[in-house]
Formats: sequence, structure tokens, C-alpha cells
Amino acid sequence: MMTKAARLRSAMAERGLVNIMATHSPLSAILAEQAGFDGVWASGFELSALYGLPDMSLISMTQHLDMLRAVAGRTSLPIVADVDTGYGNAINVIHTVREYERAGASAIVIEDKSFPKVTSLAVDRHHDLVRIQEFQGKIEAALATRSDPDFLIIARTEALIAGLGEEEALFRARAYERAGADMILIHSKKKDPSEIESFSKAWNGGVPLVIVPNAYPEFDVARIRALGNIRMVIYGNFAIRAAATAMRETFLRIIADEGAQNVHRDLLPVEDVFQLQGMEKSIPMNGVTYASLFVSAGGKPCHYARSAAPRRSQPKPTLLSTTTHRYTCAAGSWKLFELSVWHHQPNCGRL
Ligand code: SPV
Ligand code: MG
Repeated sequence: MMTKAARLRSAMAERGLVNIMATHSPLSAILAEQAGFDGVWASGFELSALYGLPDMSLISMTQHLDMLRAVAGRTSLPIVADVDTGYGNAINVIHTVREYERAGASAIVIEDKSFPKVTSLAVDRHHDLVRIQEFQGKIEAALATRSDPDFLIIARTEALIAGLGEEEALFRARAYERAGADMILIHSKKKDPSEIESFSKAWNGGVPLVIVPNAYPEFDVARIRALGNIRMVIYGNFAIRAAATAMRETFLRIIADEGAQNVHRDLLPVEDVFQLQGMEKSIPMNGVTYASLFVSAGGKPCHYARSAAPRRSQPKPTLLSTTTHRYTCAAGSWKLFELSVWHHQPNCGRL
């Protein structure tokens, strides 16, 4: 059976370009899968924002891995993990690759900034890069550690982000390819795609490119495809921005309207959330739920009642819950009330 990493590689080979959506939670990954994305990006920026923190190496590897495991448990999509600088030197990278592969990632993106890093899109921030040889060592360590040969090691150069220019970006990208990187991620914070288009045209390496068009969103799939050497596009911060936009608007409307009487019409009905939670897989959502009440006095049955139960009792109904109450009269006699909730699911039978 093909691993998810192998699937991701063959999707790139067959379709020329894969679309990867940023994610910060299992829910956002489920929605990305339903929308038709080819994979999810376990984004450091998104997870930092989810914790209400800046993307400045404040989120630990453990926090990131915990979320990645939760995401892997709820989506069948391959996960491209944003491991920032690899949490330290080449030794840390070895540990990183082992842990991320084990947690369910299909690829890692490791960047040539020095630790601690600051988010690439911040304007007026200084970005330090590590020496080329040092970063080559990290790539080599990652390659030597992966157990699935299809697990992708993507080298990200921040040369344009650091203001070092295209020559340096190309020089670094070539060095990272020589170290064995499967793909090169070239990032830019310029508000138009000119730097990326120019880099892509100048790139004569043998491995394909990855881009993250956060700062230059007008760079659409048609324009990306036209360049011919970009195989992966990561929509890097769109999930958390979409979530924050929706929450802010909803919360403000509830305050302004003095209630949820208007805004609820524009929100997903709770039944849709049940579906996203996979509730129908664990609790019967169709069929008939009914209750039975059994009363006994002094140990002898004296009353039995049942709400609208189905006529046919096959297949057997499922007992969801039973609660028992003992009621003692002043004279000392007692009655036992037993309330049971049953579910009859005609097509699926028992849970
Ligand atoms: C992320 O999503 O964490 C990224 C992309 O690394 S960016 O924030 O644009 O640097
Ligand atoms: Mg990041």
C-alpha cells in the first residue's frame, strides 16, 4: 500500500501542482479535506495564533507534535509539517524527523533561519540565516533519518525574506539541492509576486519549488502553473484568518444585536457540526429513540410504560442509558423507578 508521502509525490507528478491548506486543528483539516485540498500544512504561524502568541519560536515542538497527531487522527490527507529551524542543530533535526514521521507527517519544511526565528511576514524585523554548510548538515541529517524514502525533506530558504537578494537565494537553493533536499521552498514577503516569478524563471536546479503566496495572494494557480517548476502551493495562513474573521464578526453581531437571534441564520447549523465531529459514526442519529419506565413497589413490578417505540422489535434496540431512583414513603414502604432510554435503528441494528 502506498504511504501518504508516496501519494503526495505521485499527485505532484501526475497533476503538476498540489494545493496544501494551512491548518491549526483537526477541524480545519477536516474542512480542508472536504473542500478538496491535496494535503494540509501544519503551520507554525497558525498554531501560534491559535494560542494567542506571536510566531517567534514560542510554541514548543511538543505542542506542535500534539496538534499534528490530533490532525493526523482526523484526516486522510498527507501532512506537510512546518518545523521552522528544526528546533536547533543537526542533532535536533534527527530527533525532529523521527518524531514528525512517527506522528504522521508526510513531509517537513525546514528553514535556514537561525533559532529563535521570527515570522517571515513581519516587516522591519531582522532575520538571521545560518551558514550554508550548517544548513546542508541539517538537510543531510534529515535525509539520513527518514524511514520512509518518500517522506519529503523540503529546504526553505529565507534569503529573500532576509533581504539578501535573488543571487544569494539561488546560491543557497543550489547548495541545499546538492545536500539532497527533495524540494526548495522559496518565500517572499513582497506584496506582489515579482520576486517569486523572477526566482522561478532563474531556477535551473533539478528539484521543483514550493511557494507560500500569503503576501501576494493574487498569484493564482494559472500564473503559478505557467512558470512550470512550482509543484506545491501552500495557503499558509488562510485557515486561522478565516476562523478569526468569522469569530470576530459573529461575536460583534451578538453584542450589537443584544442576542444571537440574527447571526445564527448565517452560521453552520449544529447538525453540520455533528457531522464534522463524526457523531453519526459513534452515536445513532437516525431511527427512533424512546424511553421506558419500570416501577416496582416493595420489590414487585407494579407499572411499566414505554414512549412511542417502534412496533417491530427487530433488530434489537440499543440501550443508551438507565437511571434508577428509589423513593421511600413516609410510612416506610418504597418504590423503585427505573428509567431507560433505548434506540431503535432499523437499518443498522446495534451500535
Ligand atoms: C507558517 O504558516 O507558519 C509559515 C508561512 O511558515 S509564513 O507565516 O508566511 O512564514
Ligand atoms: Mg512557519
